[in-house]
Amino acid sequence: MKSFTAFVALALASVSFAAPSTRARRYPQKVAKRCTGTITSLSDVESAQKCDTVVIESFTIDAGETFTLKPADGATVTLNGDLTFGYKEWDGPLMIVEGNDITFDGGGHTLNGQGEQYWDGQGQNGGKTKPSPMLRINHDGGSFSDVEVLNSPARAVAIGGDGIVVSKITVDDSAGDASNDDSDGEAAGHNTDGFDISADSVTVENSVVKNQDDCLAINRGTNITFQNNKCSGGHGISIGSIGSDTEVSNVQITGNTVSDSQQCFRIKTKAAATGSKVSGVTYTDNTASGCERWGVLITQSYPASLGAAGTGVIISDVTFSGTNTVSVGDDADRVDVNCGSKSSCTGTWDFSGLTVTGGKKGSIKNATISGGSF
Ligand SMILES: *[C@@H]1O[C@H](CO)[C@@H](O)[C@H](O)[C@H]1NC(C)=O
Ligand SMILES: CC(=O)N[C@H]1CO[C@H](CO)[C@@H](O)[C@@H]1O
Repeated sequence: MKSFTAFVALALASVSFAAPSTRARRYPQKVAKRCTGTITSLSDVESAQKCDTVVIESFTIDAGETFTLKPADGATVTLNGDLTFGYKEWDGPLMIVEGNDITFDGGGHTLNGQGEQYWDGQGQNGGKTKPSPMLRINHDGGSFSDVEVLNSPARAVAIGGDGIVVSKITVDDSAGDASNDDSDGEAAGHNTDGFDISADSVTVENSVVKNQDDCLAINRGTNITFQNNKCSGGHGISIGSIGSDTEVSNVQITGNTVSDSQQCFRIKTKAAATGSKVSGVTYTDNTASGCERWGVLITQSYPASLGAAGTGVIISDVTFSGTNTVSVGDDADRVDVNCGSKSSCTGTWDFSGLTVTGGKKGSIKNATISGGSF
């Protein structure tokens, strides 16, 4: 516990000291009053968020309302009970946190999205309108920790804040693995992404995701670390899908465990995308098992998994270092790389830290890879 605490403190220090100096301020300065503001309903938010300490007691958020919290700079926010979000078909989000250098400590309490009332196997492709994401972490600087995000109607946690550490979050949508009366025999939960990241200098660590879509999807950003997390039941750890004019760079995927997922590690770029770049993605010391269709899939043909690949997203410096051990199901491909050309998947990718067993050999198209056993 001691070394864990020291480690988190170190990570916090390096992220929150390095980041603010380089980023433009999105939120105006808001000087905190020295007081404790207590929130027991949405009508308390306006006055409570002027204080340097904000305490949220257990309550139910009215259906169709977003719980928007914009605390003063440097404020500490603590959850002192569970929050439940009323059921209504609408776009959401259900909760959003904004501001500068906010410390949000959930104290292990639960945010309950009541997804079971929305799930119909269709996610955001049809059926009921589902509020999404459930939680938007948008503050710049500081941290967000120790919360259970239970039964998200669709996407669970979207991170849009720069320079933050997100830790000890459990996204539990495992109840959506079962079918229900509306889901036609399919898993009722759908499009239940665990973490979507569109931000710079973000660390997500020591968290758990049980869901039916990507555990992590990095859509945009630089200096992103995803470490010591556990993913199960969904679509694994993903970069993308990357569209046009987007950049993802310097991503560290370290010490994670992925199990029982459609694919375990994936980079997906849209076939039609132009003007984009994915560079510097390093996988270190991850473990995966029960990868049902792919151990590793890197493809430039999204939405097709292995279709006609585009060349408008330049992928470079993909590395497996340390020891990444992946075991795949009987019907799975161990590794497929599907690039449009060697100028869109550039350089030599060092896969020497990757061992994949089980299933069938995949194919490497238009990419140069050294090392590894797969
Ligand atoms: C990303 O990290 C590099 C190296 O530490 C640093 O120079 C750069 O400013 C960072 N970028 C952002 C947007 O924080
Ligand atoms: C531009 C290029 O190198 N294209 C090649 C991509 O891979 C396919 C299948 O291996 C080849 O047929 C193309 O020539």
